[in-house]
This record gives sequence, C-alpha cells and structure tokens, in this order.
Amino acid sequence: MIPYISTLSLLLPIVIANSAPAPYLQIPAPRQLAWHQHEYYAFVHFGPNTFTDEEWGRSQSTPDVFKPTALDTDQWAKGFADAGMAGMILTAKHHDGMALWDTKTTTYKIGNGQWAKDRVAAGLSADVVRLAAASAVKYGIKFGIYLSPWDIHRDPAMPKPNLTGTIYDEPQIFGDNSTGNYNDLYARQLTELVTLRYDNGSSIPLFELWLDGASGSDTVQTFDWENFRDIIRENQPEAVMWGHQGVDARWVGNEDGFTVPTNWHTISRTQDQTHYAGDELQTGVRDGLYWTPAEADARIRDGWFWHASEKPKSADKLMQMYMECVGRSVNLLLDVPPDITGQIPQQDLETLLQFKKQRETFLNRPLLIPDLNVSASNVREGDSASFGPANVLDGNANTYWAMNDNQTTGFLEIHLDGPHSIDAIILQENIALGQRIGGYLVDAGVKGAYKRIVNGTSMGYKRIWNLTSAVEADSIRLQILQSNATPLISSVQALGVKK
Ligand code: FUL
Repeated sequence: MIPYISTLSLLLPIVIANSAPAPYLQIPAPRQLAWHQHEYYAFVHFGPNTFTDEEWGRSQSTPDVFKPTALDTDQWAKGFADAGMAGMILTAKHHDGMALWDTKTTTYKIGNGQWAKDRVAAGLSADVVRLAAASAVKYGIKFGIYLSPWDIHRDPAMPKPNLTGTIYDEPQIFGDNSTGNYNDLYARQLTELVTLRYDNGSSIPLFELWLDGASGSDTVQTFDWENFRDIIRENQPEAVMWGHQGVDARWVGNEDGFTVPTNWHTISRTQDQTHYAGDELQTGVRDGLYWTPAEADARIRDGWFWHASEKPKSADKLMQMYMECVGRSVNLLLDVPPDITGQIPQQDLETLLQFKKQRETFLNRPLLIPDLNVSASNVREGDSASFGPANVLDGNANTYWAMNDNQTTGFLEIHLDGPHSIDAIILQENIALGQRIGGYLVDAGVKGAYKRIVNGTSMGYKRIWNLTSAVEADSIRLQILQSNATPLISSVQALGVKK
C-alpha cells in the first residue's frame, strides 16, 4: 500500500489519512516474498548415486558410472508443472563431488564419462544442469541448484583408492588444515552455476541456491558463507540462498515434512554461529534478527536418490505433509528422483497427480467471496477503502485489513448469505510488513451463537486449519488476541459447501 499524501495535507497540521502502517522489525526482501508464494516445488537428486544404489557415494566411481539410458529433462519439468509444483532444484553436485555441469573446476564431472562423450559426438548436450534449466523454462517452472559444500572428492578423511592414479585423483583441499583453499574452489563452482546461460546466450535465472549443511566426516572446514552470499547476490539478486540457518531461508530441522504449530519466519543467528537444534529451527525465533523462513525438504520415497527397492509414498501421506508444511507457512521441497533411465518413474508422477487432485478438491471450495458483508472492530483511520476488512476477501495479496497503530487486538466478522457447512479455514498475515500476530481465534456463528473452531498462535504467510469435523456457520469471526504491533490480515477463507 503506497501512502498517499495530498499537497493540501502537507500544508495543514492535520493527521494524514490513508497512511500505511510502518514495517515491523524484520521484513522479507522481495526475493523472499516471492519465494513464500512458491509454496511447493520439487527436489531432484540425480548423479552417480542413482547408478550405484547409494545415498552418500564415497567418490569411488569414475564418471563412466553416470549413464542414463533415456535422459529426458523435459519429462521431469512437464511432470512437475502438471503436478502443480512451482519449480525444481537439481543436485548440480552432491556430497560425492561429481559435477553434473560442464565445469572447469574439476575433472570429476559427468562430462568426462563415456555417456557424455557419446552424447556430444551425436551433437547432443551432456550438461544435465543446463538441460534441466532449459526444460524448466520450457514448462514454465522455476529452476534452482543444490551445490553440496561438503565434498568427499576433496576430503582427505575420505579414502578414494579406486581413483588413485587416474585423472580424478585431485588435491585433497577440503578442511581448514589441508593445504589448499576449498572455499576458493567452491566459490568458483558457485560462480559458474550462477552465471550459466541458455543456448540462446541469455542468463539462466535461479530462484534458490541450496547450500546443504550435512557432513559425515571429521574434517573441519570453515565455509566462507559471506563470500558465497555475495557471489549469489551479485549474479542472481532474485535468488534465495538456503542454508542450515540462513541466509534467506532455513532448514525446518528434519527431513520428513514434520513441523510444529508455532512457526516464526525469523531467527537470530547466521550460518557462522552455533547451529540451532531441530526443534528451534522448527519454531524459529519471534522478533528475531533476520527474516529466514523455514523450508521443509522431504521425500516422495525413502531415499533422496532413486533405488529400485523403494516405492513412492501415498497421495494421502503427501497431502498430510502439505497440510503440515504449506498449511503452517513452511515451503515444501519434495524430492522426486529420476531413475537410471534419467526419467522420473511413472508411478511417482501418478502419485503427484493424485495428490494434486486431492489438494485441488480440498482447496477449490472457497465460500468467502468478495461481495459478502464484512465488519470489523476498527478500521485504520476510518479509511475503509484502503484498510477495510473487505480487503481480506478481494484475492489481492497486496491489500489487507488494518486497525489504528495503537490497537493490537480486535476482530473482523464475515457474514455469509445463509447457513454453510465449513471444514477448513485459511488465514494470511500481510508479511510484507513483518510478522506480528502471536494469538488468534476463529469462531463459527449461527444466528449470533458462536462455536470456537480455531485457536492459533503464530500466523505468518499462510495457515490452513483443517477442522476435525465440519461445522455449520452463517458467519465467521476472526479475533486477534495478541500481536506485537497492529495486526495486518491479507486473507481469510473458509472451505466447505453451502447448505
Ligand atoms: C542432506 C544430505 O546429506 C542428503 O543426502 C540430501 O541431499 C538432503 C537433501 O540433504 O543434508
């Protein structure tokens, strides 16, 4: 909301009407605000592990191991787009160190394997990262990259006898005590990836860089997170940098799509400081120093990489994950790995489609429509056009209901045209101006008698409340019980059927 100040009001000593609330403490950068709205997207773990039936390969295979029989990155991107996923994040380099793009930084890349040589001889690209990026844009989804900071290929604590004497026997520069500068290698790899180009020469936009926090070795390596951030900012200012606890988005503390009801979008530590425990990452820190919202990385199967012995989870299970993640203001990054053909198994794509159908069947029942009658305990400066409660029904993420600055509690009520059966409530706080709300209730009214249906703490970007049983209502009342600054509500929705 852009404050409007008339020339006349500048001249007169009166309270200026139509003034938007000031931001409250930390607010999301534009890149983060856009990221919140992506909500659900795919993780793609693909590399040597796909062919060796491993999760954490020990950097023992040569690039010849990478030989998909029918690679089709279009099939991935189309499958994800059809499933309603906003994008995909590909493992350009997992812990084993083998690069999936045509890098100048290492010999340990798929480009040196026979599969790639045959592709190139046939006039085809063997750069899987660029191929996937081109497929993503073709099917209208976002593209992101995972680049593992822990690199077994360079870690002296991880013996690699199979590579001894080969061109892949590279200096063991990982670790603070090693001779060599691993941060420099990582920075060069990152630089290559954030400056990749499509075949037509234009630059490949990335929506997220995934800088994993895992390590399975005793080698201590202090990472130069600030430099990595600067490289990303300089070349991809719209990209979110994901790390264990920052910079732009944080881990949710587990890899099972599990979250807790109270979740703050802020924390108070950077990547260089002691790591939060899993439960602290889930909750976040209210009024923390940095806007670092949580993302849940979870899997459609048991492993991150494809294994013949595993099956996808059920659509019901994915729906449950969705409600716990997206329904609690946490983005869901769901891993859907390609198999040894280089394609996503049909079984997984079918499960994604079933899940999409369930999601849509559930969500596509909105009862609260723009022309309903809405009242509120207070409207900011009496300016209903700018801050009235009808804004929560207009479907516009930029408008919101607001009260005067000195009011941190209050209510709004939406009057339905007759009795309805309601089984879910969706609430959105206008996070563009910060996360403020710490307590709220929703009541279902029938002829003025109310029944409590939601009792919440944090709200944030989006909350979906699936009620244990449907309730009858001819009105919906949202009460804000606690807020650290005047609350701003951008959307209220109820799902169900008209009776
Ligand atoms: C973890 C890694 O160790 C797993 O292999 C996987 O990549 C997962 C997404 O992150 O930290």
